[in-house]
Parts: sequence; C-alpha cells; structure tokens
Amino acid sequence: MNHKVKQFIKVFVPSRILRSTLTQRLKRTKLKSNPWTYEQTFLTLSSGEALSNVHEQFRKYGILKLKNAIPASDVEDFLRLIKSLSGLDDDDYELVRRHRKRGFSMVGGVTQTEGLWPLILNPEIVRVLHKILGEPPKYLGRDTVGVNLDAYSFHRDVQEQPRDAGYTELRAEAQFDVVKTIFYFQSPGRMSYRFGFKPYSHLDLFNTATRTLSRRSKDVVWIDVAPEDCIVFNPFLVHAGEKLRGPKYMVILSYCRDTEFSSEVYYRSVYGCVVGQSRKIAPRLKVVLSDKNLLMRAVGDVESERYFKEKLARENRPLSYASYNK
Ligand SMILES: O=C(O)CCC(=O)C(=O)O
Repeated sequence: MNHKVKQFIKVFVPSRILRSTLTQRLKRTKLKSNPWTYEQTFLTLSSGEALSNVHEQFRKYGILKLKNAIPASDVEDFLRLIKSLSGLDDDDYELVRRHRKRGFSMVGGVTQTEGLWPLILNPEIVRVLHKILGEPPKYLGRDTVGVNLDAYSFHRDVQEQPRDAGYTELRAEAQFDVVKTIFYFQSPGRMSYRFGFKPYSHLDLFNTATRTLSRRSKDVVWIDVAPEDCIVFNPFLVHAGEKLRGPKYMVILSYCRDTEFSSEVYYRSVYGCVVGQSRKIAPRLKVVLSDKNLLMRAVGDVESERYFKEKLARENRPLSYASYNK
C-alpha cells in the first residue's frame, strides 16, 4: 500500500479497529487488481528434479524457470568469455547509461565461440528440452550474445502475419516446435535481471493488443533470473527484458523439434540475416552437435544450393508458415 495512504489513515482514522479493517480492505483491493496474484503463471524446476508432466505443463504456461542449471564455476567462465568477446566490463555500463551508447550485440556469438558451446550442450537443459518438445531437441542456432543491450519492448519472436487461408492451421501446428533459452550472467554481487511476460499469450496468437503492453502493466509477470538459471520459453509468448539498470550480459539460444517448419526457420535465419552477421552453424560445431544428437537433419540441406532453389520454387506457391523476424 502506498506510504501516503498509510499516513493518511494513521492520522485521520481514530479507531484502531477501524484503522485495521480499512488497511486490510485496501490491501485486498490492491491484490484483486492484479489478475495473476492468485494464479500460477509459469513453471519452476530445480536442476535434477524429476520431470513428470513437463510437456503438458509447458504447453499450458509457455515458460519455465530452470533453477541452478549452470554450475557457478561455468558462469564465471562464460562471463569472462562474454566480457572479452565484447571488450566490455561492468564499468562500461556507465558509458551506456550516461552517453546513451548502444551496447554490444553479436548474432551467432555462441556458435562462433567454442568456449560457449558447453552452454548449448548443457545436459540438464537438454534433458528438460527433451521433455518439453516430446522428442530429442535439435539446436536451431539463432543465438545472440548481448552486453548492456537495453531490452526490447514487449514482443513475440514471430511476425504477426495477415490471416490468409490455411494460415491459422499451419501456425497452430508450428506453435510448439521451437523453444528459446535465455541467460543473464551477472557479475557476482550484482542484482539479477528480470524477464517479463504476458501469461498465456502464446495460446492467444491473434491478440496483437499485447504489443502495446507497458512494463508496469498489471497483466505482466516478472521473473528474477539468477546467473545460474535458465529461462525456457515459447517464442510466441509476449515477452521483454526489464529496462537496463546495471551491467547486463545476456545469451539467447534456440532449439526445435526436427520438422519442416524448423528447417524453414533455420533457412530464414541463414539467408535472411544482415550482411556481416553469420547465422550458419559453424562446421566444427556441427560435428559436436551430431555427436550429442542435437544436429537438425536439414542443416546441411538448408545450406545447400539445392534447398535454396527448391525454396524459391516453393515460394511461388502460396505458403503460409509463421515467419521468424529475428
Ligand atoms: O533484452 C532482453 O533482456 C530480452 C531479449 C529478448 O526478448 C529477445 O531478444 O527476444
């Protein structure tokens, strides 16, 4: 309850009993105004926990917090690598804050940095993803390393497309094929970052009103993400990171079921990326992924000229895949 309201009640309501009733009533009204106060809105698991029902539960919530997925010593190594990759350290945050400089973003930063591959291969995360997807997960790439990047406003990681014929079915079919993981490796002693989302929005595909959500909206739930934690989420979920308020070291990865849709997503990321960025899975990483059964069958095909030609031919027919915008 607001401090000023508390003071007002203290000064102007003489009876102790009346004061307490009024305070309780106001507290309850405040709780009622937040639709998520009494509802479970995401899944939480601890590393190593038994995983019954995770597949169904993830479909329902579209988001899961996996606690202590990354050993603390690995967090230190990843943080060191990200700092050297970006050339930025905690002190550089002040530059961003004071001079409004944009932070560092490296698309493909994980696939191109061997020291970060253990993050992709993390057995605990892979075990949970297997349950979520209902089959062995494949690595989709689409990774980003970001330092001191101010967060996007609320968004889905898919484009909102016109509702053409057959589109609804295709999109619904692909709705659970891709999952993303996000990490915030803060330096020791720094506050953890928070990840915000609109509960159940991954099931409400045509509700575009959520795009205008404010960070203070009561429709949003915020999750604290410690450096050892991993957030797994459905990219259709409306989400955002919190505003930059300290040094921020973020990594995003994507995994998928091995389907035509995910090949399409990989294709788009390889051929649709900005010049100078590489979203191809590095050749040596392909070998490592293949060893761990994490390599998509279509990766080689997608990168070949044959796929490119067939793809162009397909595009002459009406095709309505949900498309990835990032
Ligand atoms: O910047 C963040 O913390 C979140 C990033 C994000 O939502 C995204 O890249 O899709």
